[in-house]
Amino acid sequence: MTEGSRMFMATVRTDQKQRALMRAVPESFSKALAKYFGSGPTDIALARKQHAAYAQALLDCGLEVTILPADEHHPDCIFVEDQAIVIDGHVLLPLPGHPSRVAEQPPIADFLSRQLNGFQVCGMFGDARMDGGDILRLGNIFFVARSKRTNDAGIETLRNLLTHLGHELRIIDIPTEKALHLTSISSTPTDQVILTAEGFLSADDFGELPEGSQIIFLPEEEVYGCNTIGLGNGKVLVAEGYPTVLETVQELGLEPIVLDMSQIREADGSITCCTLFF
Ligand code: CIR
Repeated sequence: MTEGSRMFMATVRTDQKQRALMRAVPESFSKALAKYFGSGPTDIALARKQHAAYAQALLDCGLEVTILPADEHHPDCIFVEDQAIVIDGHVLLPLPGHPSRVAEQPPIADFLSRQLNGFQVCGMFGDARMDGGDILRLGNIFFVARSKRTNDAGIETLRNLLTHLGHELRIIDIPTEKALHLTSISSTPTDQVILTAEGFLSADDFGELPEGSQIIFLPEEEVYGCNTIGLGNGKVLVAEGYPTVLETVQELGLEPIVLDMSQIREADGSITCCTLFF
């Protein structure tokens, strides 16, 4: 094996990313829910420009990108990550944890069911609630947050699916006074690395990791930057303005693609929130 192919082996992901679903920014985006990172977007034209640059970055990396039309009645509609969970040929359609976001889901569900002939779709019922942003995958381990948006009944629905697929589920209680979702404070740029920030979770919260895996804690003030997308080809999308995150990604031998996320951050959205990979 050559040096180059060894590097490639190390970065190919279990959840290899080839097709991306996004949703356009509505004029009503200024009314998006905002409580953690931001206080509401103020410049819709800039938000659209940032969203377009993000989509272009995915296209430049060879992904097929579909952008569904915006829904003016749902200011948070760009955050498609929360509306479906795609795992190994199965789609779980969660009941979103905030009532204002429930009706964002049908066009996403329709699109996925048209695209994914043969995919099995599971629903969520009763009191169960979950936002896709509460799920973090590290290889075959799935971490799920108990959060303001995801409850125990929602987690049990996910557990049923993961048990069927032979994956492991670990539950993490996130500090809901300072974090919306698990992915607001962590990400897995590769199948062996968890990036998170000091002051939110401890290594014990994640439990014992497989050999060769590691958790990297970055400064608390760079928590927003800890949300990255590892595309599986060595390239990683990172938000602009987080120097320690950038340096860490480079030290891991990965190639960062830096995106200005300032207006999306104002709506508490991180990089992963804007895309569903399927
Ligand atoms: C919300 O509060 O639901 C949106 N303003 C932000 C959603 C961000 N999504 C994510 O972290 N997965």
